Amino acid sequence: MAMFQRIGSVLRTSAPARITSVCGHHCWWSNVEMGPPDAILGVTEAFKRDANPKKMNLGAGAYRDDAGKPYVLPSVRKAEEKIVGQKLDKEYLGITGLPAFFKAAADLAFLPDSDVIKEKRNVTVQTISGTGSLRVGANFLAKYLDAKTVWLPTPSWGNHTPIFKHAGLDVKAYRYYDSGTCGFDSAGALEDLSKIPENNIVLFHACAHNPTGVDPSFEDWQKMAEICKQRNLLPYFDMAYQGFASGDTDRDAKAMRYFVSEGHNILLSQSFAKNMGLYGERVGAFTIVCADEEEAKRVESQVKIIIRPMYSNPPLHGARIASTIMGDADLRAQWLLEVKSMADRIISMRTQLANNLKKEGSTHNWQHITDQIGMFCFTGLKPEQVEKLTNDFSVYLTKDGRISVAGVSSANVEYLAHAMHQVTK
Ligand code: PGU
Repeated sequence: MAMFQRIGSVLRTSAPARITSVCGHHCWWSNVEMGPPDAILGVTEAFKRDANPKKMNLGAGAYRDDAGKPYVLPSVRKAEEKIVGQKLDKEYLGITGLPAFFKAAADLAFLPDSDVIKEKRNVTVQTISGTGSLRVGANFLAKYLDAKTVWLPTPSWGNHTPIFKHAGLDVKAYRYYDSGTCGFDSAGALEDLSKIPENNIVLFHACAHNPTGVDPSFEDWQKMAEICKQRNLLPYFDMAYQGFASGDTDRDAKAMRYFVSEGHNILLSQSFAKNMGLYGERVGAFTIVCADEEEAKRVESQVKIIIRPMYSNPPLHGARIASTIMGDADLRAQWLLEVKSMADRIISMRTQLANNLKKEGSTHNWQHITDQIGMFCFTGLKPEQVEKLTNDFSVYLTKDGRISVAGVSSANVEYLAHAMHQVTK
C-alpha cells in the first residue's frame, strides 16, 4: 500500500511514481492534453498534407498573385535592395521600435496634418505585426482600465477572443452580421452598443471586416461613434487591412478618423502584413490617442514597461522595409499602386466566382460574394458543406464558410465554382 503524507494542502505519495515513456524518458507532461488545431492556421497545416494537385488553400488570409503564388511587392524588393546597399548594423532597436517606422505608421493612419499628430497626442510604438499590437493593447487595458470587458462584433477574427482573454480581460459580444441579409445588422448592433455598460471597451474592425467582408455604412459609423460618446465607451480599432478593402489607404481609414475627429481617444492596432505583403516579417504598430502630449508621455512610459518583459524590443528588418517605402516619395507611390492592384485583383475574382457559379447552373443568390469587401468572402456554406468541399475537392477553408478570395486565381476560379455548386445544389 502506498504511504501518503501531506505537503501543505497537497496529498502526495511519499515516493511519487516516476512516469517514463516506452523508451525510458521521464514524462513531465503526461497531464498535458492534445489541443485542437488552430481554426485558421490549422487549415494551412491540413492543406500541406494533401497530395491532390488541384488543391486550393483558401484558409489563412494571404494574398496570392494570379498564378497562385505568394506575392512579394516590387516596392518591397526595391526597398530591400536599398537597405542591403546601406550595409546597416544589426543593433537592438529601442523598446518602441524604429522611429522612422512608427512615425510613418501613425502618419498613414491619421495623416501628418491631423490634430492628433500635430498636437503629439499619439503614443505609437512598433509591434510584432497586428497580433502583437493587439496583445500589447490588451495587456495595457488589463492593467490600466478599471472596466475589464471588451465587446467584440459577432462574428470576429478568431484570435481576438484568446488575445484579450489571455491578457485577463472579459470578452462579450455585440450583434454585427445578419445572416438573413448577409449584411450588417445595423439595428442589432446599435441596440447592443447602446446597452454596453459605461467605460467598457468596444472593438471595431476599421475596414474589411474579418470574417464577413461586411462593413457598416458611413451613416452607421456615425451613429456608432455617437453611441460610444453617450455611453462613454472606449473604441479600439483593429486596422489589419488599410488599403486592402478599397485600394485606397485614406478611404479605408475614414471610419477610424471620423471617431478621432469626434473627440474619441481611440486605441489602434495596425498591421503591414497584408497591405505590404510583409506577413512573416511581423510589422505592425500600436497607438493610444491621448488627451494631450503630457498624458501621452506618461502612457508611453507604461507601454514600454509592458513591452519590455514580453519581447524586449521588436525586429528590425521589416520595419526598415516599411519605413523605406513610406519615406521615399517614388517608392510610396509605387506601393500604393501595388496595394490597389491587389485589391482590384480580389474584386475581379469575386465577380468571376459569382459568374462561374451562375454558369455552373447554381440558382442560389450569391450577390454577397460581390457585395462584400476585403480579403474574405463569408460564403454562407454550412459546416457539412465545407467538409465536403475539403474532402471531395481538396478546397481548404475555415469551418465558418469563410474563403480567402486572395487565394483564388483565373486558373482555379472555375474549379472552385464547380466545387461550390456541387456541395450546395
Ligand atoms: N486582425 C485581423 C482582423 C486579422 O484578420 C488579422 C490576420 C490580424 C489582426 C493579425 O495579423 P498579423 O499577421 O498578426 O498582422 N488574420 C488573417 C491571418 C491569419 C491569422 O489568423 O493570423 C486571417 O486569415 O484571418
